Amino acid sequence: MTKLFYSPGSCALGIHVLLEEIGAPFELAKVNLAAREQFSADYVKVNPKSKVPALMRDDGSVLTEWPAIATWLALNHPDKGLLSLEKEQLARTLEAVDYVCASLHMQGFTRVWKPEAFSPNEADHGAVKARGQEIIDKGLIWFDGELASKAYLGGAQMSIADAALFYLEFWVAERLKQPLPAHVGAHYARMRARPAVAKALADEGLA
Ligand SMILES: N[C@@H](CCC(=O)N[C@@H](CS)C(=O)NCC(=O)O)C(=O)O
Repeated sequence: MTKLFYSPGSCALGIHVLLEEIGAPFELAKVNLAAREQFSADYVKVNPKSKVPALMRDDGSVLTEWPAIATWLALNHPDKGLLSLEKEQLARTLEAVDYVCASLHMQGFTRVWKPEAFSPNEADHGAVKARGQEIIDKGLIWFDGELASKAYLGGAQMSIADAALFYLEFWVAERLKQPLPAHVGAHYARMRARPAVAKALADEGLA
């Protein structure tokens, strides 16, 4: 059976949401990042990158990297409409996913949460965190504009891009305890109201 390796409230939450939206059976395998289980010999056998999410498919092979996992899941369940293959829609979906995963997460949140990854010098950490916050704020403004006249990033239908934005919204609202811009906040509330999202949050102990 498909197995998602996750840590509660991590970026794997977005993949967990997609699995719940799809509704096919899957198992959860918790990797406690706080206890550094991502570096354990057992987990390194699953994902030598020591990161979550990782998705073990039915044939035992493991897929890593948020955009790849989300794309693979959406393509395997085309009836769920999580990834339109219409040229403009597809390009815009990937644009949003990449902005969340590669820029806001990797460049923004990593600076805020792990400034030591950007500078070994503790005296720099305040400036590194401030730069991370700037990247996050700029991203939220961009997403706010995108959502000004739409329920979801692609229009009326939720896509993998919304699941990516959701984990980021969760971090801003629940971890940083910062307000979300109006349209992004409405999107966050809309996502939380979806039964699949509520179930993923509850199953991660985050409800
Ligand atoms: N590029 C990876 C990033 C995944 C990632 O950074 N995951 C974090 C949790 S949100 C992680 O596993 N961190 C553990 C660590 O860095 O030691 C992806 O897109 O899936």
